[in-house]
Amino acid sequence: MAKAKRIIKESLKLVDVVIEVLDARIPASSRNPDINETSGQKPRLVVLNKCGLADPDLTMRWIEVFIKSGFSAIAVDLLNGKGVREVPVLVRQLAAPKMASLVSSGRRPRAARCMVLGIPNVGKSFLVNKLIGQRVARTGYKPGVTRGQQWIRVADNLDLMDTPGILWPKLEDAEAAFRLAVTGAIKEEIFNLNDVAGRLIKWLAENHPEAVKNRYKLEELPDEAGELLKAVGSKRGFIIAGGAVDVLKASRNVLKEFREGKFGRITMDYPEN
Ligand SMILES: Nc1nc2c(ncn2[C@@H]2O[C@H](COP(=O)(O)OP(=O)(O)OP(=O)(O)O)[C@@H](O)[C@H]2O)c(=O)[nH]1
Ligand SMILES: [Mg+2]
Repeated sequence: MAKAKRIIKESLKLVDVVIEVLDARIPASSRNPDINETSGQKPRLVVLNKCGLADPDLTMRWIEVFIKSGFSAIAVDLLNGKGVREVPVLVRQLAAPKMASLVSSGRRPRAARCMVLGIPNVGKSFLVNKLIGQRVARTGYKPGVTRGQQWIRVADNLDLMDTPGILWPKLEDAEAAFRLAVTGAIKEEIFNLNDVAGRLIKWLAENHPEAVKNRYKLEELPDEAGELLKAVGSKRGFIIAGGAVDVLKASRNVLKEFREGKFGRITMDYPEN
């Protein structure tokens, strides 16, 4: 972690603008806890990705929050390309004062330089690929596939570091860790599937009861997480030998369907007012 931090700090010295990618469903939980310290005073564009899965009203409120904090912010959906064309425009705007000061201090004009930062699985590689316009960087479903680095011209007067910086997620905060597990930022091997799915279905039952009732054709929602999972498994016909409900299968189903947006467009983090 200390080494990763040092490498990113070195890379940051080379750039004019930081693009911080967050998951629009969890804009607070998907922030790296040290991002402000790490990227210092660099102008920053906050990109709320996967906005097609998030609640549009809450996404707008989050954008206002980031703008009030002094950043530029935009919602994008990299799967369908929504918002991607705005990104170079906003980055160049953020870099403009620096470029002007270079020129006014007698130096030659150069392209603005930016890099993409974010925790695993938020869509950094997808964003880099979209900006480059071809599949140079590798992308994949599992967190942690990016390595190696060079500059690529992605728009007039704008260079992008081809390798995004992977930052560590907010694991010491149990609630954030739970939300990161739900959205796929934490590897499945390191969390207990039944626990995470149980907490998720309980959270959904409390915050979006109609969505859960409709999805699983349930008239009543039990209070307890384990009972909720059993009700889901029973409705879906996930039964093991002997007639008991296959809770693990129900857990997988709840997580999968949430990640696919089957409960609707849901944002788990609410901005503070
Ligand atoms: N639904 C949805 N999925 C997306 C979107 N953007 C990216 N993804 C998915 O998110 C997953 C992770 O994307 P990557 O670009 O590999 O994420 P990354 O931040 O580079 O992840 P690491 O390399 O592990 O740090 C992929 O499975 C994508 O399909 C989006 O806008 N909507
Ligand atoms: Mg990547």
